[in-house]
Amino acid sequence: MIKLDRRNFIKGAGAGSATCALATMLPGSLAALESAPLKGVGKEVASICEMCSTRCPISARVVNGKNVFITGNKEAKSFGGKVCARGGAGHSLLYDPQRIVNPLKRVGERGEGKWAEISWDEAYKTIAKKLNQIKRDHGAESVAFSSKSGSLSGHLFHLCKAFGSPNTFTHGSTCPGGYVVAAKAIFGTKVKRDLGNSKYIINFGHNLYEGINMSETRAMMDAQMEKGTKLVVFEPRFSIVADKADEWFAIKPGTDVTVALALCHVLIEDGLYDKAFIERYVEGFDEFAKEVKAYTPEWAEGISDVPAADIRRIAYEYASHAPHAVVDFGHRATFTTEEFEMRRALFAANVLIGNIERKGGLYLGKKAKTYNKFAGETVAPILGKPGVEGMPKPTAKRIDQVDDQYAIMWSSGGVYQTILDATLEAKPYQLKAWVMSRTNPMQTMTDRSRVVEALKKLDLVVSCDVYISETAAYADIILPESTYLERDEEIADKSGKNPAYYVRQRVVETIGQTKPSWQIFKELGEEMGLGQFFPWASMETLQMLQLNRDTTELKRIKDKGYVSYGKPLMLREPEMVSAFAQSYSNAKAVDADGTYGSQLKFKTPSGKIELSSKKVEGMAPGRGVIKYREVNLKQVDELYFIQGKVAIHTNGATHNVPMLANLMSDNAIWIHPITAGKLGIGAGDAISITSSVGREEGTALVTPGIRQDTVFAYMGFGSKNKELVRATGKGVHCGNLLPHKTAPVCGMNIHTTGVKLAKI
Ligand SMILES: Nc1nc2c(c(=O)[nH]1)N[C@H]1C(S)=C(S)[C@@H](COP(=O)(O)OP(=O)(O)OC[C@H]3O[C@@H](n4cnc5c(=O)[nH]c(N)nc54)[C@H](O)[C@@H]3O)O[C@H]1N2
Ligand SMILES: Nc1nc2c(c(=O)[nH]1)N[C@H]1C(S)=C(S)[C@@H](COP(=O)(O)OP(=O)(O)OC[C@H]3O[C@@H](n4cnc5c(=O)[nH]c(N)nc54)[C@H](O)[C@@H]3O)O[C@H]1N2
Ligand code: SF4
Ligand SMILES: [Mo]
Repeated sequence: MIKLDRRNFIKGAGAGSATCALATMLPGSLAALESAPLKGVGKEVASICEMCSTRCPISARVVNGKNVFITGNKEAKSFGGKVCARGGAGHSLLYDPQRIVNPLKRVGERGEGKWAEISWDEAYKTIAKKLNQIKRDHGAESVAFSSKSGSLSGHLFHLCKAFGSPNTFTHGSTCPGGYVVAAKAIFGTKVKRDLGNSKYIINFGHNLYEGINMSETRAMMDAQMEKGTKLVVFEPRFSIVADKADEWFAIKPGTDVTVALALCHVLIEDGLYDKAFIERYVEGFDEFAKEVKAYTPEWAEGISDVPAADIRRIAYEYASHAPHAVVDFGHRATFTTEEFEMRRALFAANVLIGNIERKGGLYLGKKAKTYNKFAGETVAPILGKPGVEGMPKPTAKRIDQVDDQYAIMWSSGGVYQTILDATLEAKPYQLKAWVMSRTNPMQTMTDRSRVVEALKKLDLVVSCDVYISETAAYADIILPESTYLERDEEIADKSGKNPAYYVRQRVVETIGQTKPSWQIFKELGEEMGLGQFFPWASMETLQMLQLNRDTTELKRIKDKGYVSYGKPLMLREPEMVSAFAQSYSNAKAVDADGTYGSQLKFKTPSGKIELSSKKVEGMAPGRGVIKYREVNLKQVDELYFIQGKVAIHTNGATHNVPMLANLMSDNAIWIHPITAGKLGIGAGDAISITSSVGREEGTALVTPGIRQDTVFAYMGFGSKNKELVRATGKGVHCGNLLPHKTAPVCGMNIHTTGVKLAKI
């Protein structure tokens, strides 16, 4: 465990005035850390990690009043009782003297880095006055509210609704939106993957050994190590997943859809698909089959560079493991403007082998309500959603509600980057203010300079964060949230094949003046005159409402931190269905074939899986049937620029966390030796990387582990904000190189573009 050298820090920060230029010198942080050894319980507290939004169940304890030891909560078996490197570094964030621990008010120009510490009361009054003024002058809809989804977004969006604006946004269109919208179009709902039981996994750039999701990462690892599962990876670069795969194909960026469609072509044309399954559960197969006729492996090879013979062979191998095989639908769905078609094609390849609700395939989440219905009794309590009556109904449309094609995305997080269009071009109307929490769009949206321009134009910018993030640096008011180790939150649903709940609980006393989101947005709401919409006094009240005042169950969930109910259920898996039916005397009757196959219904208009969809055709004419469309992600004389996660940092969030910054603070540009040779670039050379919107300087990492036409960088580095001292100016800022491009139907913000490299 790394110890922060607080002595050096204290020496360096003279007794300051209330206004100062750098967060490192904030007297509030200093006082808080000086006077407060970590106060918390020495025994294990079950809680939830927030070093990334996977939110793993953890167990944490304070050691010697100086450190917090964090490990995985053993109750949550699928997480293996482990945390990743970032999860283990929570203490380093908690105890970082560069954290913000008092509300801050901008006293210089936006982005100039001059701050004054203010009281919560002043922060609330300033924001409330301004927001209410904007509402009177321009309507509530002229204020956008955005946050990474989770407990915090719930509270921010509640405030937004009480205020009367329809404009709430999550990070959706910069992350999962593509596959979420595709899943909703096909299955009517999100679906999950059962990697751990899969015998054959086909992976299209799902970087699970670096873009970590503890339960999925462990599931895939276990399958590979213990069950001999074969893993085939399509990836433009030799990622760690590619390194651990049985086969790696360096696919051309943005062309995954061709390989996915060609796999479907072979499955259908060679009769390898599950006809009985299609007959029973699928709508729109014939239209899809007709379209797919042209998508031969030879055709796909011409576009993707994946050999036709391999596509054909892989289709056969995959089908031979059906239904316990899976085509992983990925996570970050921002590779190409044709994300919607790509993710639908990946789902289609699953549907064709009938792996739905089968081990090793795809399945629908079994939350308490569904599970209890099958059991004929209350196995798991159904979580209440504490709401309030009389919330105003916004009359204005959302800013992304200009075109019906995004209809599924409106309720799936929204098209986040439309905040820029509405601010800069009044499209479809003028935005005046942006209230954001736990989001750093300067790093994570595209076209950084456009984000800066938008932030400069707004009448009010509020950011709730734990650091002065690159984006928060442009705010008028920064609200310091307590870190996850200092706060209590609602019970959260972690159901998979059976219901499961877990809860975030405070491990240490709060440092400084920070507060949790639920309290910040409630108190701000009260100041805005919206107090009637926040009737709860504490988090405990909310938790009690969630559990219908069942104090015993609340105590059990808090003690264990993670409670799983019943046993895993997949409706078409005879062994699981039989074990389930034997456990509950009132359980639904099992079908003659030993499954619950007759109960498998989908929330689509037809109640079936819609491989082709009239609803989608209505939203986006010409898109009802999955189809290949050519994309143009770069100019001919440019290289593809792609990004990915690195195992020890999270998105645009952790680069200033001392322990993690010590491990890695720079991102080199991966470039193929032949390409480097042509450009006269050698290993370790300083290079420039230029796109249509920006220029960055970095270092060349010459490696054969990447295509010749592609360069790669780990994202999240190169902060241009001087307050994030440990991250400033180190490495290449990806967001600064990406033009602002939105994908049809799913509204994804695209992270692939063309660049040119030169030796400096
Ligand atoms: N350590 C760590 N873990 C994380 C995160 C983190 O920041 N750090 N973030 C979390 C979050 S928010 C998410 S969404 C997940 C993300 O999980 P992933 O989506 O698995 O992660 P990424 O690394 O963003 O991306 C994808 C991979 O796709 C490759 N790629 C780029 N373009 C293409 C293409 O056109 N085709 C193909 N086939 N591959 C392509 C990249 O090289 C990269 O290896 O990880 C989560 N876990
Ligand atoms: N170029 C490029 N852009 C990308 C990606 C990429 O691969 N390449 N990946 C995309 C993906 S997958 C995602 S999910 C998005 C993520 O992008 P964002 O939604 O912006 O999320 P993060 O970067 O994870 O974190 C945002 C902020 O949360 C703050 N934070 C951390 N903990 C807390 C807390 O407890 N409370 C509060 N209030 N704030 C906290 C951090 O300090 C940070 O400033 O980025 C996307 N953008
Ligand atoms: S994957 Fe790692 S950082 Fe993310 S929640 Fe889990 S332990 Fe924390
Ligand atoms: Mo993400």
